[in-house]
Amino acid sequence: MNKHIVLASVSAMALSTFAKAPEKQPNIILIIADDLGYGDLSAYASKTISTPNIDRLANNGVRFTNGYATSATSTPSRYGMFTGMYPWRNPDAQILPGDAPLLIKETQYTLPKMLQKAGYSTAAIGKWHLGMGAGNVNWNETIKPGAREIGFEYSNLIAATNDRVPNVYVENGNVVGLDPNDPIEVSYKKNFEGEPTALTHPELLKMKWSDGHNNSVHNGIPRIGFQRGGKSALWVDEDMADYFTGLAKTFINDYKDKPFFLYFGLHQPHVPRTPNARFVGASGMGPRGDAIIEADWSVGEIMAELDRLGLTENTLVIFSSDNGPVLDDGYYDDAVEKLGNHKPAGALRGGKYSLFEAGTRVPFMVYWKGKIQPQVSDALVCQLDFMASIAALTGQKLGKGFDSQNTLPAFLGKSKKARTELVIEAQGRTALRMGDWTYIPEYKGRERNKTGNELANIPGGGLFNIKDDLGQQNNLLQTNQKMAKKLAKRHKKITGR
Ligand code: NG6
Ligand code: CA
Repeated sequence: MNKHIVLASVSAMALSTFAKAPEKQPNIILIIADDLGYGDLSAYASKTISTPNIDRLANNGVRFTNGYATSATSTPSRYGMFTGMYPWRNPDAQILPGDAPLLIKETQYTLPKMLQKAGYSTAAIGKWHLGMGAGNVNWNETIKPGAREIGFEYSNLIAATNDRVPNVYVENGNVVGLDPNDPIEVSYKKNFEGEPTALTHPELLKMKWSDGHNNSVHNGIPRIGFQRGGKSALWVDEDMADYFTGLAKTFINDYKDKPFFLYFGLHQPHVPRTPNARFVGASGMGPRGDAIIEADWSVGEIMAELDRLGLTENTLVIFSSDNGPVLDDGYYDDAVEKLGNHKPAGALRGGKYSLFEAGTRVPFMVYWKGKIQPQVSDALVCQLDFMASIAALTGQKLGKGFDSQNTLPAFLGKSKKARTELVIEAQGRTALRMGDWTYIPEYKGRERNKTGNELANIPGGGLFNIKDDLGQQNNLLQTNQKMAKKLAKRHKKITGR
């Protein structure tokens, strides 16, 4: 790997003139699954599911056992990853509707902008969930600002989640396959007159909702939000994996001679779980397990393409998940009934939406053939640190004022030291991990959400030694008040809360 000469005195502007792409900058592929849990991969010791393609990355790279997303839901998690800033600093960084404006400011420095400066071609393919447009989006015109304005030269995205309208692909700001004679309209406030919904037309449904998800129906699946028109542009959920995987392969082929950065946002195993017919029944666990196997297939396809093009040894591949697992997330799809002995969170407590470990501690691995010694690492690492670490890798200088820390040696398996502390977030609530301890301040509210996920609203708050008590069963807040005070103070110092 070539290193740039970095002169501490030159300003960021002047630096960019030096930052020409060196010959051998590695390609970088960042694959982020959606709601994949710590226990959902065979590489993380699950005996109930087989994920050989992701396992290849895990077993031949650094497999982290203390790898975190910043948040227990998607939008803030991805915000932290791309901006290098804690998402709880931005009160708008919460689960966004499909018509939300772009959450990241055009003036904000981002991971993809930094890589563009380093000479990379950049692409975002798959799940986005960071908003697009400036509010009141007209989906029939080019939507701006969007992925391009925050550093992605090419993008092909679902605006929010697969359960939210609009159910169309947006390529470089344009809805794919739109017929101008059938314009598309989106609302999160009220239905369009005369349009069917899950409530008025239950006979249209091939999948039933258990919570929310009873607005517009498309492809037999009830969604969040209302959509009218745009019929020719509607995606087919069961083909989504093929669609995005194909695009990722095309991008890799088109840019094989340049250094490239590909963010690939898998939509699995988020609801609605709609694996292609090829994967139906593959897991024996129903659609959730089958969707994980489909995601594993996608990863295998991308790796095979790198191999075929001879790029594997010059490509850093990172795989992780945006937040922890959930079973019933608003649809009846047998996730609970067919789970069997599978443990989506492994030995961790909680899941998606939770401040307990399984909300944010996720599968996390870094693979670079020939450059990384295969190993398991217990270093405390976070997706927040991709920005500063990739800055170090590519010879970029990240200015002050970012939460992102350079933990590159840990990512490359050269050190077992990374962070000493991390603030995690779940739906606006925060907690502190420091060393072997986690401190969860007292939050009022339900113990579990409607569909059964434990949120970690603990009367009086919680203190856990997660080295001795990985499953967070013993609240030591009363018995170790000294430690509780120490972490509470530190939590307050960082967050102001
Ligand atoms: C919730 C949805 C859930 C999922 C989540 C976002 C309901 C009842 N639940 O509000 O189904 O879409 O938002 O998930 O509507 S995330 O992984 O993108 O953050
Ligand atoms: Ca998610």
